[in-house]
Amino acid sequence: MNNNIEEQYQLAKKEYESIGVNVEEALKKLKEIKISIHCWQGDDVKGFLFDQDLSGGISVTGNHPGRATNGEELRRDLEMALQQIPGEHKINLHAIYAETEKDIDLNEIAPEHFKKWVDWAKENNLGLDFNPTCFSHEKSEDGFTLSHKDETIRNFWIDHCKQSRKIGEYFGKELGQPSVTNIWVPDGYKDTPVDRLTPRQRLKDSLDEIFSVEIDEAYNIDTLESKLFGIGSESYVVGSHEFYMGYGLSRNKRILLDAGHYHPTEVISNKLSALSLFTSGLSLHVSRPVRWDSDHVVTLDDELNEIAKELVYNNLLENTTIGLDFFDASINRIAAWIIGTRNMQKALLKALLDPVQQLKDVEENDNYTKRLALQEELKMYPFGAVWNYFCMENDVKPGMEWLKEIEKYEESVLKERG
Ligand code: RNT
Ligand code: ZN
Repeated sequence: MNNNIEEQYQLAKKEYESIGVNVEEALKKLKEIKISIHCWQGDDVKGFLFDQDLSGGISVTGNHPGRATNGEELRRDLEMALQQIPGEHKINLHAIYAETEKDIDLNEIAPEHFKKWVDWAKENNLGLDFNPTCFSHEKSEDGFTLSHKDETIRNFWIDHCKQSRKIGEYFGKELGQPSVTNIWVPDGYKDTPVDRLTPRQRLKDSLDEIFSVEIDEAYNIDTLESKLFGIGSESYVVGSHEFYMGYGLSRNKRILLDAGHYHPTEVISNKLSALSLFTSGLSLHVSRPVRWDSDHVVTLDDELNEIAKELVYNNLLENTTIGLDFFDASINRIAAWIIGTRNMQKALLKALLDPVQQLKDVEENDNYTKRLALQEELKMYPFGAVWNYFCMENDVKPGMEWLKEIEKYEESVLKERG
């Protein structure tokens, strides 16, 4: 098998070299790209703090056996996934994944409640990212948090977000790489509102209050995630794209684009170049919307390839953080992580193997016929052979072989869980 992979790789390498592509360089770059793997695919976004149903207009469907129910299980499952994902990455946590001795509320979460995660991250060479959890809680039951008309409730969520940034800072300091703390709030109305302005005014003021605490970006980077609609907020979402674009640009905070948070035919790939001209960096939630913001597992589809191409062709990788965001309980959750993360990496590899300068020259010369022919031809190039080699070099099972490991784990561990 290994000999075969090596042989195929050498052939593929020659083919890429014949069009001026440096394959070794591409592999070196790929190895440096960290993907932020979201922990919440492992337990259907339940967390460990409360026994609340998932709310906030998002939804998980399916009942595949083996949902992780505590930190030990979730970390063990993540380790299984990481064994099949080449390279060094980050794990993205939500506040509800705190591990506490006594019951606490979200406004009380503090760095100490994430010590187990940090110790584990150190042992496994991982970075950590963070998110306040502004949903699945009694104080968000009516669909509003940071833009709530009740000041007491608003302040509760403000305090929660302030604490969350401290946790991000703690991650950054402990792990020697900045943590991304992403604020997403579900606030919105099911039906047509009269006053669209006032809730946005309140959200703006709440954010200003949260960010009045200065935190060094060497430790924590703040990002803001917009949305178009959710279940129960179909008509109006306070934190829309324009809202956060304005907020982020005027206050030097990062805008986070989730692939599922726009109109069904609107894509985030086409937004990256535009925003890059006006921001110091961008953040992504790579997801896959199917007819709505369904958070399906990321596949190697056209939009994923387009996102990767935009990042690679325009040299945006260095200033972009790539996070994943999907939750599917109808299939093996560990396999979901592996498939989604590897697909993100495959798309990046495919883009890194493109003869970018040649493509740009053809376009510059107005030769649109050749541009189309070349773009289409490149789809047939043997990037799969390069991918398998990359896996082998990074001690990860190539092709479909990884699935056997996960199937074994499902039989021996996941099916035994209550
Ligand atoms: C919701 C947002 C948000 C969540 C996670 C769990 O539509 O995409 O990022 O999916 O925070
Ligand atoms: Zn998201």
